[in-house]
Amino acid sequence: MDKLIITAAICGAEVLKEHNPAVPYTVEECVREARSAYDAGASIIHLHVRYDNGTPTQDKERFRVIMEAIAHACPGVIIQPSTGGAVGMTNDERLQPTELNPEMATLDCGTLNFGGDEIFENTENTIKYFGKRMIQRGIKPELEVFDKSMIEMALRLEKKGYIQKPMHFDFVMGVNGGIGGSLRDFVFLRGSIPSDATYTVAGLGRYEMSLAAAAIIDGGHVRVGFEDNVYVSKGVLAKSNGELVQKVVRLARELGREIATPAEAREILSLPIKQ
Ligand code: KMH
Ligand code: ZN
Repeated sequence: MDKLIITAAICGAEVLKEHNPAVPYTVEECVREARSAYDAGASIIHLHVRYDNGTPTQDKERFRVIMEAIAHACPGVIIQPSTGGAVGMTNDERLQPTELNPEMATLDCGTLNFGGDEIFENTENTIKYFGKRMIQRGIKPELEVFDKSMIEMALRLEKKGYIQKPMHFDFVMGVNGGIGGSLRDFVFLRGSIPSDATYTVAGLGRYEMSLAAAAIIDGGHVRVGFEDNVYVSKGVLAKSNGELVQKVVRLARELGREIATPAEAREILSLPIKQ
């Protein structure tokens, strides 16, 4: 079984300091949170950025500054910018961080309700547009799927040449509007991807650690972090993203799974070689 790749989604676009005061907004706070996750064993940082007042942005220059600061503080770490951004952003706004040629970026594979009146919109043409951009720039997409139908979409677009193999999925489970976070739902998604694909699982809220345990046992990979969950145990706020990563590392040790370094993660995910 491959070593376990841990991704830390340190910030997200929706979670606020009101939910957990350690949610990072400033450059320094992003570096602090990325470093805590990296020191604990994360090899990938899934990155959204904010302005200092907490407003989410896909501004290329803001990404550049924060990515450079994280790369400096966390040597070798894989930085995976979001192209999902926040609900309501335009496609070209969302795609800005791809202009920095990261090794990876997210590629959201369908539209879903996102709470209240919010709709996270990803039409088929949007997914094709994002997929083509990532192929042109040699960026490995992490295929974010919030439901089974989004796996079908990704598989269809792979056949049409908008996504390349080997495919890497992120099962985002437990979003209000997407698939649930039960073991049954996990088995369903996991059984629906090709045998040569890899996956990570991001369980929202109370599903984070149970789905992490399932993926550790199954040979998959795990994403944790404030974007998905701010609690380290019931009613107890995590002090940092690192504390959530530490918990996954403890689970993995108990279950006999070793943790991948960033270099090992690059190999497992067949990441493109960048200069
Ligand atoms: N903030 C969500 C609307 C991604 O990073 O690609 C989208 C999201 C997905 O978080
Ligand atoms: Zn995200």
